[in-house]
Amino acid sequence: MTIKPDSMSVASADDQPPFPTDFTWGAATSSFQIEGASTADGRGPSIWDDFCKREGAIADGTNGDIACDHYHRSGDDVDLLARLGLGAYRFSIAWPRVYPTGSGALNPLGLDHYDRLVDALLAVDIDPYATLYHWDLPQTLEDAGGWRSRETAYAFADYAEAVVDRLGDRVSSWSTLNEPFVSANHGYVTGEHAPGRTSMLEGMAASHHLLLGHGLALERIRSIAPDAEAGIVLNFTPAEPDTDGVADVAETERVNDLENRWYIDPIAGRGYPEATAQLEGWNQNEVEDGDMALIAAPIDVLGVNFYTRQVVSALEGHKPERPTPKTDMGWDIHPHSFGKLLHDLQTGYDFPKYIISENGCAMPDNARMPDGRVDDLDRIDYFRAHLARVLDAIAAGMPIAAYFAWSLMDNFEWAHGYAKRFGIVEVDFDTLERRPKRSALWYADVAATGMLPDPRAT
Ligand code: IFM
Repeated sequence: MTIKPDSMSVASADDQPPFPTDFTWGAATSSFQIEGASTADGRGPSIWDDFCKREGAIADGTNGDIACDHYHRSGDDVDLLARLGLGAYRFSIAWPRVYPTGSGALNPLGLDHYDRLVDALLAVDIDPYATLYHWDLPQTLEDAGGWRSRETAYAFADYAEAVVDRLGDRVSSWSTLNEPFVSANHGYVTGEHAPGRTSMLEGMAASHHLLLGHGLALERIRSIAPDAEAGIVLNFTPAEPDTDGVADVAETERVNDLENRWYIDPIAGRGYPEATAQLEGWNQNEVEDGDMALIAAPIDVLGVNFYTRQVVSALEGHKPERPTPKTDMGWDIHPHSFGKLLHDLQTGYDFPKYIISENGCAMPDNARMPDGRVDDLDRIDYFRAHLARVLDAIAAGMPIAAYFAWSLMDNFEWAHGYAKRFGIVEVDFDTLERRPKRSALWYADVAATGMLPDPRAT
């Protein structure tokens, strides 16, 4: 496989082989980031509702109470997807809408929302890609131990069963978890995300219970909707050493184990990275007989989320910076690392199918076109360069079936609040009006033609 050098440039549209005609083009969101309506129809509080109330937890002091008000505007948002000509929509289901206290009494009204959403999508030929857990754990479950507790994995399986029972006749693609690394690490190790706890060993316990929840939920999906495809969505932030020194290389290995191999390896049947588990003092007490086999049950599809790479130094407190273009998150724009990641996945693992379940960037969005829409050429450059790597990987034989732009619309970017804009559609958070950015129009063109046109050439 050819890995292109670090660059934002790709060959002109005429030089690009088109994407396969059956390639699926979509956009992605998640429940807490867009739905709002935080108490509507019996929804219970999630860990993010509580976390947002903590002094200083969210950079701009905001919360998800209204967000994009998608809960009340889902019909319009489906129209928007249809106008963009997208074939798929990846969304997540809010557990606290379905079980307001995490378990116990089911709230059918919460499921009604997703029922309507799925029907609206299917009515305009958009495939629903449903994710069961994108970080909004019911607060009651956190109060009882959250992902530190094995019971949460069992509750997750029951919740999964209720959702698939209701929607499984129409949803043909299911993901159990989105980015369990972020749930466990940011939520239980660094504390930058809900529930805001700070213990490495709690994080490791959480990681195992998340994966156990995945395995248990997968069994339920298989038994209720045997024809649906099912898998998990993992995020990858490949680490490379700052220098060739032994210490930097060893530290990079540790980071890659913790962030990039910790979830995929157990799913692939290889267990947790042993040396790093030991180094961190995790004795794997939480792992019971049969757990690892359950976690390694075959999946149909692996969702890959990619945004950036990281450069690692062993020096305490030293965060190496490279003179690489950056997004508004301060993240390196590094499509080369994406190409390498895809290559490493293809050669190192054996999953039958992949989707790029998230890829995109926050940009400052301060340029406007004459008609007033956001002129985000920088975002188009980002998509174009990363999509070129997808094309390379497909040409090298990697079975990538779909690409989902993150995100359909500007939304609540977790601890950053609303200031970081990832959408291809602009949201005015005062009026909640949506307006496609230039990138949305470009992406619609890509979806229609399977080509990656250079916007500067037209
Ligand atoms: O907004 C998040 C999303 O919820 C999960 N993946 C990364 C995105 C950008 O940070």
